[in-house]
Formats: sequence, structure tokens, C-alpha cells
Amino acid sequence: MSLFIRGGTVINADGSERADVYIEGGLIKAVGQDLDVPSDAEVIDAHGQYVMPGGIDPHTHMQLPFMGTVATEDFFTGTAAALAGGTTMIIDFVIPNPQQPLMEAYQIWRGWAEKACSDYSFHVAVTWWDDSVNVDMGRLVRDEGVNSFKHFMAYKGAIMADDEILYNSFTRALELGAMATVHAENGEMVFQLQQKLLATGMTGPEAHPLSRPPAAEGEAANRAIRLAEIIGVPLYIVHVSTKDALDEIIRARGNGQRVFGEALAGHLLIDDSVYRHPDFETAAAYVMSPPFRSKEHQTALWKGLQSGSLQTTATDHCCFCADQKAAGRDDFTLIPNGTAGVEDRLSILWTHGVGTGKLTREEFVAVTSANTAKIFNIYPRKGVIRAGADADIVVWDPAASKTISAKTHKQNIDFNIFEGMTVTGLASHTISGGKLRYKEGELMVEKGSGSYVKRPAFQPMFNALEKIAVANKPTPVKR
Ligand code: DUC
Ligand code: ZN
Ligand code: ZN
Repeated sequence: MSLFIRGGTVINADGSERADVYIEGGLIKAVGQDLDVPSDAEVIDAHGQYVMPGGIDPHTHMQLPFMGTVATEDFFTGTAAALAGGTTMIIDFVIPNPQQPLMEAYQIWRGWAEKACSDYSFHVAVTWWDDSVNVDMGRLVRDEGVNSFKHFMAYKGAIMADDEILYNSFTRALELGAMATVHAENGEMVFQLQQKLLATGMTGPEAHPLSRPPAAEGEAANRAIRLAEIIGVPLYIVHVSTKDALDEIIRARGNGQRVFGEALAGHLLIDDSVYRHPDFETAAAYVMSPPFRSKEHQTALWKGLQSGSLQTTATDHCCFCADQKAAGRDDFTLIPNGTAGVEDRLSILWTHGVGTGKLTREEFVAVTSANTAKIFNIYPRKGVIRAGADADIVVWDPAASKTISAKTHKQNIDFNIFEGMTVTGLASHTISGGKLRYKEGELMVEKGSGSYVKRPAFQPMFNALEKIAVANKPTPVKR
């Protein structure tokens, strides 16, 4: 069965045109006017609408086992919710327990993800180090199409990577042509502040942001950037939430370093006053790390996106319901960290980005899809409406409007951090792998229809350490 999207305006990151799109066999076959199309093609009328590459969310945690519980959204429900919002691919995280072989964890996550109904890929976390990790990183890059490795600089005593692990893993990533990525928060500082706050009797969610100050993120971002600079590996910083971290990225990029930054829809919209809500349930529902920040940081993040200092947007979609958050009723450090958003990211970014004039429509495509595809080396298979690309497409109705609510969302969680916000600009149709999967409120998904996307390694870059060694090599003295 083929599809024909007629009468819309195609928006790519590098330009827009009035064009029809013809889809066959899971791929975009043609983009243009007066296309020769089979008479039995199913027609989607896109007059007055935009036809854009489906969103790619580079940061989700479906069914993540974390902090003594498991995230409620699985790979099927999560990718279905994503499709309802116009997102057609996620990059999730394999997070091995310390001492667990990377390949073993990777196979477990691959098994869980088989039920996904959109395409997906994996970053793999390096949470410990020995020779087997070194070997498994090589197998993951060469055989499994993993080109990014994640490091949690926080979560001391659990999955935190210290500087020794960062050094070893960054060095290996460079050798393999892979990207290093970090959750940048100083885990020791967070741990110490948590103990101090608890000792003074501050046990509620209001203590959560106090235990994770902006400077703890700025310090970790700077440390990761400096390590990456010394080693020469490209670095991607997930969920940049502060001006402190952003300033470090701006400095490094200005210096010619390959450093990328991601902003979360939540961090762009929500401020830290949510943690002072009088109801534990409500305040706890917003507990995620890094936490929501004061408004000055939101303003900085928007400017970071507008200026290109931050290149991507994501959600850190990680769903825990009220009964799970209750584990931390008497101790905020036990509240499972995580909030949702995979369904809402595009409409939030459109409303508050394009709708306010902060972003052009093309920039919207860049920060929701194309830049992620480029940074993680799957462009132009993904991230663009072009003949030959995968038919992952959102037809976007800029006039459609709704008020976001947990009562009506498709996400498998009892809370929505954007509750009550009205958004204008919504997916009317979402096409995944050439099939229509969402149409005006109705999902038509199939468990397991999504595919795992391999991401090729990058050209290994010239090692900065070698560069230093070459520069400092003494000239032999002729006698
Ligand atoms: N932060 C969260 O809030 N949840 C999952 C992991 C993370 O880093
Ligand atoms: Zn994180
Ligand atoms: Zn995360």
C-alpha cells in the first residue's frame, strides 16, 4: 500500500516548499508537484498543513529499572504515545548495573524494545570499567550500530562514573569513532548536600533542587568538556538545564571543540516553584534530575536553542506514578527521579518556539529532528523529507489546539507536567515506516512494527593526546 500526502508545505531544516510526498515500501519515493502516483495510493489531504520529518527524541527511558522500581511506560505504550505527538523515533538508554557485562544489558534492552511501534535505537551507558567493558564497547560499535556511550556523573553508589571511568571510556569511544555523552551533575556534591539537607530535617521534595544546585551541573559539564578536550573525543551533554552548563558549552564551541547540548521540553517551560507545592504527590511528580530550575535558566536555554549553542531537544521521558513516587514520602532522596513528555515535546516546542517567534519552522525541524539525526549519524535516512529517506513523517496542523492533561494523554502515567497548558500546533497524521499510525486523535499502532536503527560509527577523529605528543616531540639533536 502506498501513501500520497497532497497539498501540504514540506518543511525541512534547510528550507520549505509547496510539495506533495509519495511514499512506497516504507520510504519516501518522491517529493514535488504533479507527481505521477498510482491511482490506488491512499491520499492524505495536507492542505493548510506542514509536512515535516517525524520528531526524533534522543533521550527516553522506557521501562527503566531505577531507584527500586520500574518506569511504567514500556516500549510499546511509549512509542505509541510518541507517535500520537508526531515523534517517530526514540533513542533510549541501555544502563548496565555496575559489574554487569555491557553486551548482556544490551541484549536485555533489545528484547524489551521488540514491542516498540516506532523505530528506536540505543545509547549504552558505561557505569563501570574493566577489560571486558573495553571489548564490549568495540562489539557494540562494530556489530550492533551503537555510536554513543552515556556516562552518569551523578547517582553516587549506583551508576555514577568517576573520572577514571570517564577517562577510560572517552578514550575508547574516540578510538572507535563513537560519541561520549554525559549526564552532567557532580554526584559527590549532590550526595553530600542530600545528607546535609536530611540532617537538618528537610525531607520533602522542596529539598530536591537544593541538593542539586546549578553550580554542581556547571562544574560537571566543565569537567566533562575539559576531559573530552584533552582526549579529543566529541561530547554530547544531555539535558542541559542551567546557564552554568550552557556557558561552558558556549566557551568550548567557541574554542572549536565538538561539544553538543540537548535541552528538555520540561526545562524550557517549567520552573522550580513546582517543588514547593503543598501536596507531596504534586511536588514529587516533578522530581527529576537535573531538577526544574529558576526562570533565568529557562531564558538562557531558549537563547541557547535560538543561537545554535544547544542543538537538540528531548524529554528524558521516564514515567513513575504516584504510588511509586510515594517511596520518598519521608525522604526526598528516595523519590524515583523521572517525568514524562514524549507525546508533548513537539507541540510544546511549536507553541513556545515557533508560536512566539523564537524559532522559525525550519529551526523547529532542526531542533526536534534533523540535528539529532546528524549528530547521531543517521542523516539523511532520518531527519529529512527527501526521496530515499525513511517515511517517518508528521503532518502538522498549525491551527489545531488542545489543552494538555493526564486525563486525555496517551502516555502511561497518572500525571502530566504540562497539565492545563494550551498548545496550538498539533500532529494531525503521523506516518512511521511508511504506514499511517496516527490520525486526528486515533492511534492505529501494531506491537513490534518498529525497527532497531543501527547508527554507524563516525570517522575516528585525530586524538588530541597524539596531537600534544606530536607537538611536544623533541627534535633530535644532530651531533
Ligand atoms: N534523570 C531522571 O530524572 N530520570 C532518569 C535518569 C535521570 O538521569
Ligand atoms: Zn540524566
Ligand atoms: Zn535520562
